[in-house]
Amino acid sequence: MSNQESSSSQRAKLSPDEVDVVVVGAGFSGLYLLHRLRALGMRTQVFETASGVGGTWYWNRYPGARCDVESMQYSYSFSEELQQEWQWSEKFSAQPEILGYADHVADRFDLRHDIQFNTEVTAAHFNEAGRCWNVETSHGDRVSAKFLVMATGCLSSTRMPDFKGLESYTGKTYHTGMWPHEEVDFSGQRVGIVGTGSSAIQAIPVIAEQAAHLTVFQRTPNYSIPSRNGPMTPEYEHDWKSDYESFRAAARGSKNGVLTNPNEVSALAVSEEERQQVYERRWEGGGTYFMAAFNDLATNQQSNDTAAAFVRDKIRNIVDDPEVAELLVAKDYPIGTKRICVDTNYFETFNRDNVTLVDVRDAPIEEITETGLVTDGRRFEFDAIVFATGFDAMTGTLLKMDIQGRGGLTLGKKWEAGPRTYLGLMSEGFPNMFMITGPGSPSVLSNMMVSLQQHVDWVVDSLEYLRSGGLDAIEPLREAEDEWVEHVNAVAHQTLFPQANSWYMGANIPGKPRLFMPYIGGVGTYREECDEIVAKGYKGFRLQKSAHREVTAAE
Ligand code: FAD
Ligand code: N01
Repeated sequence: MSNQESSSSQRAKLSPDEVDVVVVGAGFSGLYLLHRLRALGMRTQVFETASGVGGTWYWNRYPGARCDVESMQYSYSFSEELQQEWQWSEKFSAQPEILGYADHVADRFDLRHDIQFNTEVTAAHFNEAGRCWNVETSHGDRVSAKFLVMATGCLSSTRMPDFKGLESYTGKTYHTGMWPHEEVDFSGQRVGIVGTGSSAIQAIPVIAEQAAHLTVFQRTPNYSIPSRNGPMTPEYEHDWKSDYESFRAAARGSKNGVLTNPNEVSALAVSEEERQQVYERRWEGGGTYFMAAFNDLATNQQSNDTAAAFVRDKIRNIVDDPEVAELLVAKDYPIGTKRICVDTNYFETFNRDNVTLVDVRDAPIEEITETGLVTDGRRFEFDAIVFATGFDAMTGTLLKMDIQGRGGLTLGKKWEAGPRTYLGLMSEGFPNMFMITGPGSPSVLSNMMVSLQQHVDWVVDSLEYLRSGGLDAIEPLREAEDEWVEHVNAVAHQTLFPQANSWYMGANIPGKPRLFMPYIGGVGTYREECDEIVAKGYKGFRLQKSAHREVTAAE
């Protein structure tokens, strides 16, 4: 535990009637919220399950964890001083440095004393008479506040498949999304890892360098692009910092919140030779820029096939054993429709003598035993097993809490058939409760630093608007929400994304409704839609005055 983490929970110092806003979560969203709400003079209480700030970067400490949006872009833009003074040591920073950055922000803006750590929010009930939220925590704290903001993250509830016999295993187990704080040393050990998503793809090359032997259990192969990570050069840093505001503005208006130098040409509009050259340049450039090689890779199957074929051939070239290579090649879903991965030496790692790939697609892991696991009748023995099995994404963390809106309606009931939101910011029936990067917003399809800051700004500006107008409640109208849900769905179905069994579709959680959760209309377009709604007097929202007089955009 770092000295910046609190060793025990500090009880909320504010008495209930002193709180204007309760914020749940102290990741990058919660920290920026607190900073902005304070500036507005709003008395704010933040609750955080962890013992420190940083969210994702607090929990995901597995070997190899790093961002795949360049650090010059995966960082806050709200403070010119902050973005000028902070120095990243690599193009794509590793988890300890990103966590250090979150700690720095918490200290620099003096945020910690309004955050109660080691405290999970378990329930939040809307009190209609008092028009406030009554919030309860794992420590029995009860706080009531006019506004509630869920800054709880999209990837913050780990998913552990219910393997038979798991409790009987006597070796060490780890989940990438809840990695211990002390260093884990795999030297000399026989290690098994389950999963080949983004987390595993980062962890496997690093664990392979330590372990005596690493066995990788793969159900679905993934497309991955080399990151070409390297040290930050003074020239590169200077290029960004000398005109940071313009770059940030361009990112805000872009498709994914990242400057990818998009090529606005169809993959089918150029010759085969030119297409290969374009892919080759993007592959050599590294990272997710690859998916911006042409403008229709996400929408046109034929175009997508050309990119997928290029990456498959790269994998076949890298991996020595043709049988292993063929197992590692993704074949049954379009490239990019499961989150594209970015790696350092991932495919190369399968050329090592101490790494074995086991395909569990047709013969799933049957059970975990005292000493290892069994698949297809084969027994494997391990000193440690790493589960890189992902998250109950986008809705899992929200639905874990007992959230009750008007008339005792639970969020679980409202979202029984899938999440329903207006703009991914609010849900009808839950007045004054906001979500940062909620389902129905670009969120996980974007540079999250851009999207979460946009949401925080939107929420805080709304609170300011309410206050200045003598209003005290905001809630989406049912029709506006229905239209938005339909729009989110319609836009998704113009793309190839719904074809993959991805966590975007809820497909990794048994029983979870299958629908595409994030909004794929683009970060810039989405921002314009949000701004327009505000400009039209919060079109689609019901605003209420303290005396319960309703004000809608039509007035
Ligand atoms: P989080 O960081 O998830 O923070 C939410 C916080 O809420 C957590 O600290 C959690 O403990 C707390 N919380 C949740 N429920 C409760 C509760 N009931 N009570 C109290 N506290 C609660 N995005 C990118 O754009 N680029 C990247 O390169 C990138 N890399 C990633 C790598 C990994 C390994 C993962 C898992 C995600 C990555 N992401 C990336 C997505 C990442 O989650 C976001 O970029 C960003 O960190 C989200 O910040 P947040 O504050 O919204 O949520
Ligand atoms: O999780 P995942 P993740 N038996 O769900 C497998 C972000 N992120 O933690 O595909 C066998 O992608 C599962 O198999 P399948 C990013 O948004 C970013 O890796 O369901 N295998 C899959 O291979 C990312 O998308 C970075 O068939 C089982 C794996 O476990 C998101 O977080 C880094 C299984 C889970 O992959 C989640 O990534 C890390 C079973 N029973 C994370 N159950 C960056 O670099 C599951 N699996 C930015």
